[in-house]
Amino acid sequence: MRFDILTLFPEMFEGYFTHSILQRAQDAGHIEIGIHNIRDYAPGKHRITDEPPYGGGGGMVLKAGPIFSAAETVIDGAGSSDIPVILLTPQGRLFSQEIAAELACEAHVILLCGRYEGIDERVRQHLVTDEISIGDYVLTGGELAAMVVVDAVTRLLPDVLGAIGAADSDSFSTGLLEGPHYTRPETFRSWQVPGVLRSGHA
Ligand code: 6GU
Repeated sequence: MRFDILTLFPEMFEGYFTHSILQRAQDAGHIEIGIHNIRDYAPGKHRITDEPPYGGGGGMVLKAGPIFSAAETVIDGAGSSDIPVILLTPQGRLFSQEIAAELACEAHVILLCGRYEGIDERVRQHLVTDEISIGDYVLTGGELAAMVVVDAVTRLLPDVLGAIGAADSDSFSTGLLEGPHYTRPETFRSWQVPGVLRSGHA
């Protein structure tokens, strides 16, 4: 599966995507992640990506042009016209394990990270095919949400969890670990591992 992320802050993704299971999933070829700086698609010396909206009202709004250029570069490069373009926004449908499973069926998705007070409405009307929120609170941008979506979807892909998932496919597929879990030592600060769990050990 391929994820292409359109953002004004590409550096934010470095740490998260280069560790643990997400790095291994990329190394093994289960996923590919492309990070695209929307600013690179903005014209002019100043590469302006946002400006005050028509009608005023305070804040800054992301311009349509650079976002369309970035998305169309990805779409043209993929040679496919039906790649979902998902806007991460607090106004979107609430992300869930079920939506993660839906997305895991796609070969390719584009994740568009919203910022500032909003985005030119023509992006929502003519480019975006779905809008996702990760919870009932407001973040400063969609970047964290995009990381959450990539993580939750990737771990559902066949073979990504490998032996771990195979060992307990039911609890891993729902994302709900059956607890509780203990590790050695048997007694930690006088708190003991329950006898029922100890009895199986040598
Ligand atoms: Cl996807 N974006 C922002 N800015 N805030 C959020 C969110 C997304 N999901 C929950 N809060």
